[in-house]
Amino acid sequence: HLMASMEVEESYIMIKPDGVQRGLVGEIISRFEKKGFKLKGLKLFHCPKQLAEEHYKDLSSKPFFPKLITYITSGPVVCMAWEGVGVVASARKLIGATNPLQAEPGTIRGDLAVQTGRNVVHGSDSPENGKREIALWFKEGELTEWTPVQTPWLV
Ligand code: RTP
Repeated sequence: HLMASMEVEESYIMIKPDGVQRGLVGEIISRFEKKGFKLKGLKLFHCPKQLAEEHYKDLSSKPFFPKLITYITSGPVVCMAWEGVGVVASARKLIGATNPLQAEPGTIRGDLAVQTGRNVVHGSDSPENGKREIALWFKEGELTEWTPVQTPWLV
């Protein structure tokens, strides 16, 4: 498990094709918004095979890898960059366990999914991977630096 961090971090969160097809985009985005994290990048994108393979390169030797690539490239995904104190580990908690049947109720996967191969959302597993994945999925100019008004309750 990731330790709770006091650092400002970035996490790459992606609504997978099943989440888009099932109309869960608003529901999933709202969970990160309500928690109090800051959205820095957002786009709907149909990802090419090569990018999916690069993103999941650490899993390339797994037997489920070809299926995973077919799944992720099967339709548009929603790419998001979220910033905040401890956002990487917190987002993983909000998302829940990889196998949705083991994910706690109250988590995105626990509430909204059944199958590991159809688990609606991705979240970076370390601050380093957060930066790597945001750089991989977003071009320069697609991320926006901004300061929300009325933040005192959340910092
Ligand atoms: P993610 O990277 O998507 O946030 O998922 P994760 O860290 O919870 O899980 P990971 O082990 O990194 O696996 C990445 C994605 O591959 C699919 N998967 N299928 N046994 C299987 O069929 C299997 N295992 C993993 C899932 O979509 C998982 O989220």
